[in-house]
Amino acid sequence: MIPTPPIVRLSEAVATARQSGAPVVALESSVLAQGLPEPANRQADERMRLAIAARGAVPAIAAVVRGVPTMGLAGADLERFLRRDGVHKVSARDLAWAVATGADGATTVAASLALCTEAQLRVFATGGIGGVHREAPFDESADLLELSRSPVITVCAGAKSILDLPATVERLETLGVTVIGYETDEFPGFFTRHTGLALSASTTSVACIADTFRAQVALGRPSALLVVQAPPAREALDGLEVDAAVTAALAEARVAGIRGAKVTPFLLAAVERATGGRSLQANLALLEANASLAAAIAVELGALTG
Ligand code: PSU
Ligand code: MN
Repeated sequence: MIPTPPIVRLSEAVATARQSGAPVVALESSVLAQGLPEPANRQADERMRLAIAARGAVPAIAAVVRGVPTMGLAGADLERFLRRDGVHKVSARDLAWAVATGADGATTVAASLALCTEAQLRVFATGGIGGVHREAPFDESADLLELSRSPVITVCAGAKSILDLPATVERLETLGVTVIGYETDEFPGFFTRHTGLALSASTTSVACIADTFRAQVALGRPSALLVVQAPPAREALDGLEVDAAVTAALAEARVAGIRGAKVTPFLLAAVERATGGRSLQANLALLEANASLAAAIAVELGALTG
């Protein structure tokens, strides 16, 4: 049977939050099931959820659970995703297939944005978005296109230096995605705080971010508002060290013949090895910081959130 709308199932906690008008922050699940190794994925899940709750908001992990698009992955289902038991990486193109085949699907930024739009959730936090790849400029993450058609505030630490960052920023401009730097006037490099890529908008005010989103909705713009902040200074890595790690990782990927959806997880794991695990600590710290900022924005946005 073909499902009919509303197709996205809300967990009890998320449904209750929405009914009472409490702020909700959506999270992706691909970072838990593919992006981070065990047990760091468990720590990421806990740190993000605590950071959101500490601000009085409710977390909602997006996923396809045995074919059911869900906001609020939890309990035994979440456990399966953390153990990566037969869990597929699901980007925008894979959503309908995962639903029709009853699969467990960990949603990327692209697929999570599609579910946020369908469930009318307005604030989403992630680590870094996908973008234009360095050695294969035709390999451009579906995250970019979905950002152009998902009216969701998306908080991230930029995009990883495994990507072509200048090309990624250019594509965001072409696609009409507003990018605001929070406490930075540069597009951050995920592991690194500085990239030299200037932003056209920057603020230190959460209220200003909420105002910009309200203006965007009033203008009838269909796109996301991408909020970028640098990774926390204590855990951020040095630019030169990351450059060397990425160069090595790209060479490894070339030799191993890695292509398509496997590229991003492969490069992340290779960078982790090359930095002696310090990239992992940076990753966890920035995920927590992004979840916290997203929660502050969701609280500020108030009624519009639900
Ligand atoms: N950035 C991270 N960790 C991740 C990803 C990005 O720090 O796990 C994931 C996100 O889910 C993102 C996806 O949406 O990788 C992009 O994959 P692709 O390039 O195949 O679109
Ligand atoms: Mn790709």
